[in-house]
Amino acid sequence: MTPGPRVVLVNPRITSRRRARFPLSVLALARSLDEHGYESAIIDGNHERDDAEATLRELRAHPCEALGVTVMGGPQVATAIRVSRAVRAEFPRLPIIWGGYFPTLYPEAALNAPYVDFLVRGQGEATLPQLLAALRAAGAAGSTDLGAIDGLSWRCAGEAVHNRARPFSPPAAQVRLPYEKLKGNPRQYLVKTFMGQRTASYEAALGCRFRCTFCGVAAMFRGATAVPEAQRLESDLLYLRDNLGADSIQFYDHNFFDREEDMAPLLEVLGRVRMPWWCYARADALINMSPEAWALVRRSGLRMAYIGAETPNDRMLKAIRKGTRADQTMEVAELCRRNGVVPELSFMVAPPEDPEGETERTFEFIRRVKRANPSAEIIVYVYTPLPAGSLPDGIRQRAGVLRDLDGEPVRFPQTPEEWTTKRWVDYSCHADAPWVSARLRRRIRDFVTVLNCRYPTLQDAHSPPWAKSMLRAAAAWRYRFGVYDRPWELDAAKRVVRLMDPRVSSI
Ligand code: B12
Ligand code: SF4
Repeated sequence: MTPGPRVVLVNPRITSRRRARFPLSVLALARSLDEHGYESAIIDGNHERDDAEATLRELRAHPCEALGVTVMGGPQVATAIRVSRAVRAEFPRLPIIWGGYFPTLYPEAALNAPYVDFLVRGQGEATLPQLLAALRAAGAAGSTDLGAIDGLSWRCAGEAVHNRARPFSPPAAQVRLPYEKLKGNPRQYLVKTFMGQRTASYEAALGCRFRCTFCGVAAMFRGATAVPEAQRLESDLLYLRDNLGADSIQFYDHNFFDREEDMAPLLEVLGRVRMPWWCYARADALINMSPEAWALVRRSGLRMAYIGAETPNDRMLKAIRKGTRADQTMEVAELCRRNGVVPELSFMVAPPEDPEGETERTFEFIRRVKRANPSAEIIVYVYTPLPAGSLPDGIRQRAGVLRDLDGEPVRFPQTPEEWTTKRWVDYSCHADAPWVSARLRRRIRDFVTVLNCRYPTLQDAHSPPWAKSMLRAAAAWRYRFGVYDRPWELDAAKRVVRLMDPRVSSI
């Protein structure tokens, strides 16, 4: 059989080999390309010493029709640029396609680069093969209709063109991800976590029915969501468990718990598969579940649920369209404790209106949560809303102007390179924002240091128990009396222990 046309898919480096999980974006695309008769190779930068060189080696060895690069805002933009530039220099005619959260949220900036030809916004399984077919047709006939491909952004006579968004597609029903395309052994993607020796990542549910104004998922899926078929989930989890040796699962969905009637068959599957699991959830979904559903949750082995608590300020929760309230955060913290599930609550501090006041009130609220459920995990992020241009229609018009410390309107980056500067990488990682003063930045950092030492994260499967006890004891007086400022002794102890930061691990 003659091999079909070939595409190289790259996941540029975003994390260390030790933390790397299955590169689900490129695996999902490879599965779709298989179904459309294309050959594909995957380069995972997290497992390569030099992802640009590995990509060039692959392209030199086999003629290719296009390069697909997945790009998430934050540290991956720089590595995506490096790979794309190297390929453009050696293979100037090869089409380079970017997809993922970065081009979906910032299409103008992403297309403003000489090494990117096409952007795929939103889900890529249907758009990519359509684009490849159109490029082949263009090669044969000299013309093509790129304007008809939903979800595509491209340049026409030097002008950026953004085709209409592609309608939502539910999760693929039939075929398993082609894990065997990962060079070496797919088992190397099973990592030690607090749940087990070999935790696998898996995407089950797609999208989210909510449209929180700060969230990239809302901008990507615009309120659409779907859960997988129970049969598909069961067969995939059994494959991960029995063929690859996984002993626990981290669900890399957008929001796992949706309507109870849709969830029940999935919880039954998890009860049968018997692997501890971690997922994203919402406070309101969990507290509205029936006792029968909670019995299923307990039986299924749910260990931890990541819940966006965001803020204790109900007015702000309404303004960002979160759809939950502060009392529900308290309620879910207690409910989880009673059911043996650890709630991992993420908060966004320092919003542009009253950054200092809101931050202090959130710290107080976090202390209340910890009193109600001392095992609750807490993640503190800086509030970094999406630029108005990235928000879906209907919300965009209501977004206020963001201003920096001098009262000037915040100007977001116009090119991928600008997004790689420290201040914008920090913005993407929810670590800093232009309206946060040096004093407040320090205050947040100090609070997080004291909190993380007083309550080291359960997710740190590497630090020895004695080290965690030592930090806990050292931080106890500071936490008790609220003396957060300049915890130099904890900083020094942390350097020795190398305590894990839950903000980096839990996504
Ligand atoms: C796994 C993951 C990670 C992994 C990276 C895995 C990797 N690439 O190797 C790690 C843990 C390293 C990570 C890090 C970060 N992440 Co992350 N991460 C996720 C997570 C949980 C799953 C992504 C995933 O694999 N999805 C499954 C695949 C199948 O979907 P997909 O990636 O969207 O791909 C589809 C389309 O986007 C498109 N597509 C994607 N790539 C391409 C490429 C081409 C060529 C084409 C055609 C199409 C295409 O087609 C695919 C199939 O439909 C998502 C949340 C989520 N559920 O999506 C957050 C998420 C993507 N992360 C996010 C963020 C912000 C980060 C961070 C930058 C910051 C942070 N604090 O979390 C950090 C960086 C921190 C650091 N210091 O390193 C945000 C992005 C939102 C935004 N505003 O940009 C998300 C949405 C979480 C959230 N709700 O806020 N992350
Ligand atoms: S509920 Fe969570 S995933 Fe859904 S839009 Fe809001 S923040 Fe994003």
